[in-house]
Amino acid sequence: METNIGTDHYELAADAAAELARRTGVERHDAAVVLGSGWAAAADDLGAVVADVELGDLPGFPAPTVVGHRNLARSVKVGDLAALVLGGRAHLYEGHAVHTVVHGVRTAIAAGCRTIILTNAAGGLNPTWPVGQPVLLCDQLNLTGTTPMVGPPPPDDKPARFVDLTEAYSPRLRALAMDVDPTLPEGIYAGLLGGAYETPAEIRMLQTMGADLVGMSTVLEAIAARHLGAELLGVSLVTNAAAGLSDEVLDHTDVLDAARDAGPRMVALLRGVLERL
Ligand code: 8IG
Repeated sequence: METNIGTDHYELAADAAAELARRTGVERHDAAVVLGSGWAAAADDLGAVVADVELGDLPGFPAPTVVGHRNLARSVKVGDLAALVLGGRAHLYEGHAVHTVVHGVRTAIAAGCRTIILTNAAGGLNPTWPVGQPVLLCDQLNLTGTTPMVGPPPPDDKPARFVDLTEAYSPRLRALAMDVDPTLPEGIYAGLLGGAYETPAEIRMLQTMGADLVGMSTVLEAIAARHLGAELLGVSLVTNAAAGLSDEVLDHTDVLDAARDAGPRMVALLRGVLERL
């Protein structure tokens, strides 16, 4: 497993944040939204676009390989708030090191963001949730076998060596989201290394473990965000029933279709939360 030990990941994030400020002309951002598969459309209607920056032009960001992810950092004005929309994500299954996977979140926090909103497309384990159902994350299972905590802590020991993940997903932000959309259910997201979807036996295992959603992202970024003290909100869009729970064959195209159809509702939710921060 590649870990980039020896690299100063926090310094790299600070470099990326400085370059982001230079290219956007925005000195400080307040909140960041990381867009999951198919959420790209949500970026377009969130607010007034101030600037777009190719993520590949910022230190530490890799080229994208997943269809449905735009490799863009977009600075958007939502009311008085400077929001940073990250329309590109690195995944472990692409072969990226864990520190590359969380680099966007660390960069956003170095750019000033005190609030991180992680979005994703996920498989649903709750059979009552239809495709297109948005779900607030209330907790997570990190089943990736790794963590962004690996490697030396920053030299000044700030942030600390360990991080408390009780209430990792902010009760305050979840309440704000419920304000915007009172029908939102909450669920526990299981994050796996991925590459393949699960077998039906693995889905039964995850149900036993208490998971409501399953996906290949988010959990590492959530840990990195909490480690750096940001307030965290997570939203999944159920784009398929998990393996064995329906007769459908799991296919990334269906994921993108479901996400596109749910776009307007997701935009309203994200904008509503940002306006209430
Ligand atoms: I969208 O069913 C989406 N992403 N692991 N399993 C996993 N990731 C997913 C799934 C799913 N659906």
